[in-house]
Amino acid sequence: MNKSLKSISALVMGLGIGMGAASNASAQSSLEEVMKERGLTQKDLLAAAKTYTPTGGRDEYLAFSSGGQSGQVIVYGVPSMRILKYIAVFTPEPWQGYGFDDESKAVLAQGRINGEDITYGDTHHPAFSETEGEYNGRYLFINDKANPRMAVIDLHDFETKQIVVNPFMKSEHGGAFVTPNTEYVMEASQYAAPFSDDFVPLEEFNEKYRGAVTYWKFDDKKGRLDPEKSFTFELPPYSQDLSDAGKGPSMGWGFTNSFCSERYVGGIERGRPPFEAGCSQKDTDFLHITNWKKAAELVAAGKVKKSKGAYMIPMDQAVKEGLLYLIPEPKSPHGVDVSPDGTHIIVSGKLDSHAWVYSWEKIQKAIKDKNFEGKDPYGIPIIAMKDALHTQVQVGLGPLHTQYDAKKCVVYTSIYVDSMVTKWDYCEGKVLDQLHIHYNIGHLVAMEGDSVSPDGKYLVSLNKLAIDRFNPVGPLHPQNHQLIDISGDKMQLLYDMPLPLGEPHYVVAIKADKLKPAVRYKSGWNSRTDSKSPYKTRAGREKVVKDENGVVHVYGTVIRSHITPEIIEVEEGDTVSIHLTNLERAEDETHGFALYNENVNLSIEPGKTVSATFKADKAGVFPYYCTEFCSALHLEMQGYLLVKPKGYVAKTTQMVEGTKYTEADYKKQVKTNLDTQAVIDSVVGFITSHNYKDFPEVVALVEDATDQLGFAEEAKKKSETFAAKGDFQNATLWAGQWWQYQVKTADLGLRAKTFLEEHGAKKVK
Ligand code: K7E
Ligand code: CUA
Repeated sequence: MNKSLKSISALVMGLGIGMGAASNASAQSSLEEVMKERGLTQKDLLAAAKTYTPTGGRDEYLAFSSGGQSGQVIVYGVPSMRILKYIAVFTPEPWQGYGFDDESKAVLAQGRINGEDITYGDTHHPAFSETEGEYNGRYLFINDKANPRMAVIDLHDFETKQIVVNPFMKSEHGGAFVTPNTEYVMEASQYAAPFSDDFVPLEEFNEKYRGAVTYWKFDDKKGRLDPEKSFTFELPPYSQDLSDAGKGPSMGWGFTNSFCSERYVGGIERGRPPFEAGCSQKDTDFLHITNWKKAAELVAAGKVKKSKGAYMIPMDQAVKEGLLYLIPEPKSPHGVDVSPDGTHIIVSGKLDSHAWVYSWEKIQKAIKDKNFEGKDPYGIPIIAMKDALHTQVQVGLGPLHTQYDAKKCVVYTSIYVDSMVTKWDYCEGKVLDQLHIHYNIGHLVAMEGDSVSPDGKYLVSLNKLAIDRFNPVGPLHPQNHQLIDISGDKMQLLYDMPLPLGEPHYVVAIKADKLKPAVRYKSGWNSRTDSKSPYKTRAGREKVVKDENGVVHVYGTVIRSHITPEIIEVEEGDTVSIHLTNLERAEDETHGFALYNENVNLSIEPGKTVSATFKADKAGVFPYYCTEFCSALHLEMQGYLLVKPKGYVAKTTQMVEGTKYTEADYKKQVKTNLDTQAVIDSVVGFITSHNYKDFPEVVALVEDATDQLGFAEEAKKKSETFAAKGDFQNATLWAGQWWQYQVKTADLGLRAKTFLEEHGAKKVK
């Protein structure tokens, strides 16, 4: 075999394609043998069959999980439970270059509080954007409990675009929950605090500490939250907890529950009983009901004043306008979940064994009749429990959250203390089934389970403790997400998935075909602002310029397998701003960029332009390279930043290669290239003799291969020009580059050929 054919076949072997999978008959065993060997039952096999996804298979649903203390969002498929992505939100994440490139640093900077960088988040509740109460697959919102903030993730590219800081709160929990047309995203506070940033003694808790619920206005056209049009309700210093938005008949209203309506302030060191004792004395706490629709009208009419630069509705105004009511709810409640048709609201008390079902019709009637049992210390009318309650159902000890089934009236409630899921009927008020899980369950998620049309099918139980479910990995355990089949009358446990990245609180799951993510960006794209980058650079237009402020701007490009420029020269003390545009049009051809000693690490997806700005304050040699194994010559995708000492004068500008090339070397390389071309031609022949145009994946590969072949042609011309001048050094090197482009072409061609073979393409000629 000559050199080129050997290289191509090595390439084929390396890619694991084209040669046919080697069979291994001796290791084959029957299903019975495998079951015996691994101790599996028929039930296990059935569960496996329901979750196993063959190679190349896709999931029916995508789950978006909060990443808890990681400040991220975790995306996994259901029913396979395979993790697909971590989306960086409040925390720098090097794989995505998040918090390392200037563009994403600008997003994180939006989340600064009082000028302080906050480089983590405690994410709790993701929520999809909705149209008429259905998930529309366009945006995901997620809150940060620790530093009251809300983030917007665009599902077009699964990137975080915006972070807003709540101007009033110092802690939150009841977000993100969206109204049925994504008019607003709810965010409710948790631990009461003064709205001001001043010191206020705890002795003034009742008078000066406050809770709140903010309705963040979402601008659907821009895909961003609009703080200018958002507003906040002042609430009593009860510890507000979860929220949910009304829909159908309860459209226009929001629900937020609370614990510690005792307003206990703790103080073990002052000889007082701890918070946990003082916050669990009363038998009931308060569900808050807020009318956001009417509030929005008041804001639009200019009747709401601003405080700290944002609209704030004081309690007395809210009461006067009929925007705010309270209803007693079971002791220390947690979840509040509105039914898909918007007629009922289910609240569970952590220290009670009942789930409480409220009737929206009854609540509305009480409001209309002004039928109140009294007022709270802040003058907010209280609707009597008996006037609002539809029923109470004993579901188990420590009920937390509720999800809705596709079947009418059927719900699933997580039972924390009993480590159980209870399936029950909230219309009839009876328990239907119970399933033990391992172990303490927090939230649970049914497919599209908080939309107006839940799908049922699967339920995932988000367990706080994994204890003995997985191989031990030290004192810090992963969390355990358990997949449950809810298609039948009885729930069936299918699978345990360890989740080792923070404590996920809530998960939302969407039908996968509602998502239409892009495979590449428009050329020269700033993905964080979703606009063309001023640093977009085209092939052949790479340059280095010093701007009027003395900043050295490097306008560079990356494409298989080189970074342009390959040599960057600056002077000690210069501020350097490197802008790189990925010229690839191909799917999945991401390049990375890592630079020694400057904490620079970029991810440059096809089409994207990203920047890294730093001060080159030490003279020296700083190698850089591509961090993604993007092609056979990936390791050669490298360069040098040379930081010259001040006043440095070069002794010579002549570069000396380690190897000298002759005419014979040139001819040998050309021969290799011509042989390679023959291989390419045969692959091209195969592709064009089949109906490849019927396969968009192959059409994309062919386009990419055509690009690469175009580059090969340019390199070929250069090598011939140098050869004609008798410069065989440059002629040989350019012939080598010509061959590099051919190898990339062949790689793509073979990928296309394999795809056609595997997908039963037909011959057309
Ligand atoms: Cu962990 Cu919704 Cu924040 Cu319940 S929350 S468990
Ligand atoms: Cu680009 Cu490796």
